[in-house]
Amino acid sequence: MNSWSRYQKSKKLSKCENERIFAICLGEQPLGKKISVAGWIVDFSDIGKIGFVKVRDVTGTVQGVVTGDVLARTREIPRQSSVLIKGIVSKTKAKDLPVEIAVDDVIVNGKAVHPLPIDPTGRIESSMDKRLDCRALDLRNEHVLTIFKIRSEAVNVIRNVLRSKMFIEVNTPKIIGSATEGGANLFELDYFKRKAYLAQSPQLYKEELTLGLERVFEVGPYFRAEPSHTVRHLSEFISIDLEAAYLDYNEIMDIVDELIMSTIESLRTLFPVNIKSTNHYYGNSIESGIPRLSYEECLNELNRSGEHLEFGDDLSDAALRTLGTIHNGFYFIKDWPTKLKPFYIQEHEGRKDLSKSFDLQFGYLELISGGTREHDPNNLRNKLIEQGLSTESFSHHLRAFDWGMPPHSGCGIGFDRLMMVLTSSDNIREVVLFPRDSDRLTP
Ligand code: AMO
Repeated sequence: MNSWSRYQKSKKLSKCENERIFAICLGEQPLGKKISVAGWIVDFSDIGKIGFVKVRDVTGTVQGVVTGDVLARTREIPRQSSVLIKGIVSKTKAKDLPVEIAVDDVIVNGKAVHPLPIDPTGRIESSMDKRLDCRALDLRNEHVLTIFKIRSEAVNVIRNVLRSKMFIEVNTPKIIGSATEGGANLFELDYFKRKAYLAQSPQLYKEELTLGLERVFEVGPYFRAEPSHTVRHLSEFISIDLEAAYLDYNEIMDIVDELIMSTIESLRTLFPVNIKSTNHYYGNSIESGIPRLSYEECLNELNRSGEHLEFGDDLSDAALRTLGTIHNGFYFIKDWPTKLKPFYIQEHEGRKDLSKSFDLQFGYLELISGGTREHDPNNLRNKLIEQGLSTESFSHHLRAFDWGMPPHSGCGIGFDRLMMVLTSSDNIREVVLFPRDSDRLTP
């Protein structure tokens, strides 16, 4: 059974509405049964008195045998047109198909007007820009479609794991009155003659929500005015944010480890062809869990590899690439210098220059960042001032810390970047339907 079949079977998709059979279910239909299949024509071979039409839907491909006036009508239908074929389930000589359909009628639902801007079968390659310009059509490419099936499944697994741990799913506003992550890279907008911003993250809300809901998570879009055009940055990205009262950053790393492992295991069962083995992602730490290196350990490793880094220096792309060659698979970098992390991250007792923070890395790519939060309102005010932020614009947030705020920790999972890694895609645009970057605003 191929990965698509596994995926569809997992959805228990054996019967379909209104006599319309999904391609994947055709093999289960008795010979002689009258059925309909809706999809798009991917291929048509005409050998005179008989023709073979290949129709694909979201689940797979069927072959229809056409003769007589149906053959004449099928000849006129351009490839990629949306059609409904009606006929009888019949034996086939095709090796890769369980049955075929002896077609007695073909109805065109939507004609594809040629020349099409791209070839979704992938026989003729197109640039990514061209593909993104007509993404709806690009999704008819099997590889592209599978990426988005994987994405849907992955978010589902993560949701289920979090819900099983008493996390409550929430939605926080995306139009906000002040920056959550500091002033840089904010999109500003006019909100009834007031200044408003698109949310960079749900950071302040999710922290406040631990007061009443204890454990929350949110799957949502966030916005950053990223001027740099890279393969891992978008102006709009999906983050899975979590926040939990009474847990510290080590326990959040435990949850992250479980989330990642469950996601890989589940995806691998459903998409064995597309998802690499856990060994690829975990190296030799499958039993022990994702290694947790401290920033200082990483600095030492890098300096031994010829870098010249001092405590407090940020780790550049190049440095992270070097680390990625030393640690294959996922690894955490924890206990970053306080000055490199946002105001809401707590410092270590007795080492104020170190923060209770972590990033999850895969090679050079940062996928997640999180930490234990500062929940003492006075410390929080001081941290804001130290980082040059106005306590006034955070006054709403600070108030909640005088209402009995529990200690709490959390993280933000860059879901698009996680999908890049899990689908072995080298550009974030491959795993986002309609990416937004400094050049791209449509479609
Ligand atoms: P941070 O800013 O590190 O942390 O973001 C969390 C994760 O989101 C992803 N990410 C992006 N993905 C695509 N395009 C971008 N422009 C982009 N920016 C960030 C990354 C990153 O690791 N509030 C904290 C999280 C927390 O502490 O809970 C935050 O937003 O994978």
